[in-house]
Amino acid sequence: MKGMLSPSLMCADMLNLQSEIEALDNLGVDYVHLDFMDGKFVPNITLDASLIKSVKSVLKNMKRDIHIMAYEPEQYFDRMDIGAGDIVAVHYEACNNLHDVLGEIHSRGASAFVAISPDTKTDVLADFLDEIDGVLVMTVYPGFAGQPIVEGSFDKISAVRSIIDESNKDIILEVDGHVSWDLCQKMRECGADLFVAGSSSVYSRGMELDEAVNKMMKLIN
Ligand code: S6P
Ligand code: MG
Repeated sequence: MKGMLSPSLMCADMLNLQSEIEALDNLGVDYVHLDFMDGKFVPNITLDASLIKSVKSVLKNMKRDIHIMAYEPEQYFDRMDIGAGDIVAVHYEACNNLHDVLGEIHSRGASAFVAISPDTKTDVLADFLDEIDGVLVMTVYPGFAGQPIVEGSFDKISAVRSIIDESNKDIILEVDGHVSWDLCQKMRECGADLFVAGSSSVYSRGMELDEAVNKMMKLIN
């Protein structure tokens, strides 16, 4: 699978979100990463559900990659207008019945990803391999941009890669958190397919967006 990019909108210019989204779309970026937080599962709030819904109306080819850092994520699906083409990642740690939540995502025609926080063991994935389209490995603690990578993240990416390969299923491996210029290639070598790019790469200061996106696409391919 080719390396794919998913720039994180919470790191873009909040006062110009429409033009930021359109610029990514025009550059041929695969996904736009949309972080939703409830202030409880993580101690922060970022993009709201109605904004995530509105993003849909300005997309041409780019798809939504929605990362829900909230308890009982299914309560937000209507408000986000989850549907075909979307990736929806829900946290293993935040769901009472993850099987039901994954089924609900599929019933709306979207791709269902399980996100695992840094302290969650990769063994938990075994029960869900038949029900997921992707795994989102958090390489920072969810909640904030601009954090250092958590120790052990490369081994964790490699471990998830092995689990996916052994399953013989078409499961995408997404990485989120400090996907920096320096570390993204090593993440790729460990088996990541989809890269969330934030303040440590595409939205770092001092580089035009087109130059940054092109640089990142080269590094991950
Ligand atoms: C964090 C969130 C992420 C961040 C991303 C920022 O809770 O899920 O998607 O937006 O990690 O990237 P960086 O390079 O600042 O870590
Ligand atoms: Mg995220």
